[in-house]
Amino acid sequence: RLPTLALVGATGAVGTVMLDILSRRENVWGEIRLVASARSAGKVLRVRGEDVVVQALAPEVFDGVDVAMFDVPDEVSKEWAPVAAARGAVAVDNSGAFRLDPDVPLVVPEVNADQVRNRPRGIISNPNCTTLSMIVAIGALHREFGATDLVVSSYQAASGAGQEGIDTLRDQMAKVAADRTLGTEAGDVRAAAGELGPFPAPLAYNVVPWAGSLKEDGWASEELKVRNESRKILGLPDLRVSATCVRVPVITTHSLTVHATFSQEVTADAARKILGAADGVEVLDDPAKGEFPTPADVVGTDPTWVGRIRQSLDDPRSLDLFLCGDNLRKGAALNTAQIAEVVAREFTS
Ligand code: 11C
Repeated sequence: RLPTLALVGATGAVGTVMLDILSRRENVWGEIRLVASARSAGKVLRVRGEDVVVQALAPEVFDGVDVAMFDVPDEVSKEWAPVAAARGAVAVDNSGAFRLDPDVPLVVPEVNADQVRNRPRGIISNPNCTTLSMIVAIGALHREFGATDLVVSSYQAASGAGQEGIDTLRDQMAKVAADRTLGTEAGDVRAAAGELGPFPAPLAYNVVPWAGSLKEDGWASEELKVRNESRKILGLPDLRVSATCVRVPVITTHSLTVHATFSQEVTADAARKILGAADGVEVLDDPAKGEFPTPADVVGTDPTWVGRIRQSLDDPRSLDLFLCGDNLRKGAALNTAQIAEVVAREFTS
């Protein structure tokens, strides 16, 4: 029989992309239930070409559900993913609530699909979108060359901060666009941009070296997620990782530079060959022709895009790379859908 799926958070920024993904991918589901907060209950959304009425989140919505995907804030997942699991569903959670729980696998199907069955709590976690925007490519390189160190800088899109992030950037851009004198004096953009929304500084005409909340010793939570989640996904608890996370005025698609060191020498050509053959990775790397990925060119696509592949000038075991990944697709909804499909196969095979 085809398994029943519940999508919790169907009306949010990631939930909206999930409806599109569920409608386009091979259909492995029987019933699909759409669930959201009481405020959104009764809305009608389209999935797989059918109208579906959104139900309010309640324990009963999980009765008869085989897989429940959660695209909701941490505190909602923390409370409700165990409720779904207790009612017999496998919960696939896109929040940060369970990612580092040793009894919850953190899965990227191209890298560690085998971990899906290792779920004593009935919960599987989906990584953070920044980690996901690089880890398929880094995982492929690691399999071949053995990763030891990652130095990462991110260029994160506004939609990483949800619909409020998108709305804030669009509002700020509209406010600053008409005045062609802005960006020439300290504070002129800040004065014109209006509400800061979820960002600590204006994002229009700017870059903001901050994502997430303040943790010990000045680290941002997002930077620690990149470190901790990369270690767990790659199965390398001692991997040395240093990340600096920066928000840029892009609507959707996170970009990253990565300086990756391996246990053996790696040439740029060898890396291009491995990445070119890896599932879920596209190489676009011909700077002489102006060819490299940019967020504006790859948004809305599924793969992790890699370009600017160079062997480090000072260490033949290190590579420098530029990567882009749609933070709402592979960075969130697509990876969750892929995990759920791996679980769905347990019901049909
Ligand atoms: C951002 N990556 O771009 C974050 C949002 O842990 O799932 C996702 C937070 C998370 O702001």
